Amino acid sequence: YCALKPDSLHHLPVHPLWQSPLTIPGGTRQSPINIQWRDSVYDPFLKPLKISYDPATCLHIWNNGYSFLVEFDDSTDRSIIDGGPLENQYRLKQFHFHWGAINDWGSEHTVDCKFYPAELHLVHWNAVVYPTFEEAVMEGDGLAVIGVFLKLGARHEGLQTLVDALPAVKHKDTVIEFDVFDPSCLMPSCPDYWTYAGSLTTPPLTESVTWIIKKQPIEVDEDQLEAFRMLLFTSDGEEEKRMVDNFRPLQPLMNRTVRSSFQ
Ligand code: SG5
Ligand code: ZN
Repeated sequence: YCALKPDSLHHLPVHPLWQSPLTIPGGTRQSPINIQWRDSVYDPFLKPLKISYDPATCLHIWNNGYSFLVEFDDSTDRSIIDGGPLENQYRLKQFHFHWGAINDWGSEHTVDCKFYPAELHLVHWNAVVYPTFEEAVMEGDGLAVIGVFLKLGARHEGLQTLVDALPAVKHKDTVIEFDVFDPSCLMPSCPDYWTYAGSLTTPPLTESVTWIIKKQPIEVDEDQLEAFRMLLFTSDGEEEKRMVDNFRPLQPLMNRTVRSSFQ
């Protein structure tokens, strides 16, 4: 298994969200996991992932006290993904990030036990089969989440639009309008991905997610990560707690195979 350095363990999430159970009794497909590159199995039948987002479906940015969410109008099929491991199309609901207090950790998934400083999650639901997001959350094929690792490097111009808006949602429970944003600008150019059957990484931790983890990270700079770390877990008037280390610890792979779209 993979361990964070012992002197860093006190950074693991201690957050009101996790006052509910830390695990699901009898869970067999929990997330996140370590992706052991040499144990992943190339699947030549995996199709390329097709992404088709309409920037006008973007609605607002919301600090929900655990991350910041960029939410989309999911009442129609205007922002969807299909292909990849998916049997039908899935609608974009929101995206959010997980990150660390420092650059040594912060991602939820790891590759060969390597943590990245942050990870982007684009959350989609199966509106072909289920009438609402809430129902899809409860079903094995209900959700598809694209995971993208963030690594330290050059400033990301697409992300900067978002970073510039963050001071306005510094406190928990603040929302601002954020219309017109195309999250495909946050997608790495390389089409390669890993995929496996898993769960939400926050309560309710339901085992409803087809994970699609992009192999290539995107580059962001130190200032952009620092802007994430200026956000607060706390509401206006409370003693300020920085929003950092909002990731779930690694979960056992159990009886699962991670497939790769590439050789
Ligand atoms: C679900 O999981 C949650 C999100 C949560 C992600 O999409 O939604 C529900 O449980 C509603 C039924 O929570 C919210 O949207 C707040 C209501 O996202 C977060 O909490 C932000 C980190 C977690 O998804 S993930 O597995 O991709 N990390
Ligand atoms: Zn997430």
